[in-house]
Amino acid sequence: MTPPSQTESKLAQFKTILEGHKTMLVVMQDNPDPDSIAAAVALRKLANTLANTQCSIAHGGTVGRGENRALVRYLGLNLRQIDQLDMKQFELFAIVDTQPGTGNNSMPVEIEPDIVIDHHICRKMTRHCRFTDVRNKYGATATILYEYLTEAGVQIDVPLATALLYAIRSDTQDLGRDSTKADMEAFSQLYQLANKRVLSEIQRGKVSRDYYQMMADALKNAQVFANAIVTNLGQIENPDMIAEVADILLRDDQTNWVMVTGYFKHKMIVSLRTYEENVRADKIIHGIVARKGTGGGHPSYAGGQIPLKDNTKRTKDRLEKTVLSRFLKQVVKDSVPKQPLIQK
Ligand SMILES: [Mn+2]
Repeated sequence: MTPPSQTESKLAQFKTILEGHKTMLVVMQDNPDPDSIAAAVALRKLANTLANTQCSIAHGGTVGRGENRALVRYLGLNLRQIDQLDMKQFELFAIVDTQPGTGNNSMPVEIEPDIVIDHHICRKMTRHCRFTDVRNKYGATATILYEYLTEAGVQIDVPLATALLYAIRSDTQDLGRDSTKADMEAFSQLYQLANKRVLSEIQRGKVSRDYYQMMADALKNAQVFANAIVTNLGQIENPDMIAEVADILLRDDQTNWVMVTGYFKHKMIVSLRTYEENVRADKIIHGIVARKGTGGGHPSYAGGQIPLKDNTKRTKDRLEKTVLSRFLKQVVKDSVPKQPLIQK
């Protein structure tokens, strides 16, 4: 765990970067999850309070999951599509819950962000940036931002506390997955400030009718290989569905590995989940996307994306075969026959 003094010195450094700058663009993951959203909102609040810096929050993809859309509505956010913004209007650039070159954000390659705050493994490109705070032991980027806000004495209002609490809950699955003492501390402080009724409404938010069709297809296509379940969602409108299906399948009591794939905007998206203690999903994902795409994540959950050469069935079939065999080679040691998860 990072001692509080680190946050203290980082905060001082952060202030110097902001000084005299009126505008900042905060970039999130393309398909932002609650942690991305909460971290961006917290960073905006911090920059605004400390230096009167005005922030816009942007991303590349869509906010797909019903819960995440409900969170954005509750916070009253006006999220911007990054390709529709003129980069010249911003003096500073920040990126949260992701890093330059990871493949899951749309920060233009020619822009080196001034500020990187994240909890994934620190990447080479990140080390060049002026300000970086990457704590890969932390369960959520929201926890890091919570420490900054507290250290700076910034008052955390109810919506922000609710968003930060939701971020920690969802990234750590209620502190059960890849979390540390720092996350627990933030969790318990935020719990007192957050609106629990709104939080529960967000979590049980409405979904569109397609959700059930996608869920049905995901289950029908699911195959079991010993201790692993694999499924493909095909072409999807909502990329968050991939992670959602992966979480649901990992609940199967005979499974400790899940891989879900699907296609969104000329890319194959891959989501990995595991219950195994001594294996790292973020390492396995690198083996799966090697030389074809990018990936990253945490010990028990990870994701990747592979750009498609073309949209033909042949290309997709080949890629699916490669991805499946790379996955099985790493997690299911012996070759096993596949079985459908459910009867059709
Ligand atoms: Mn996160």
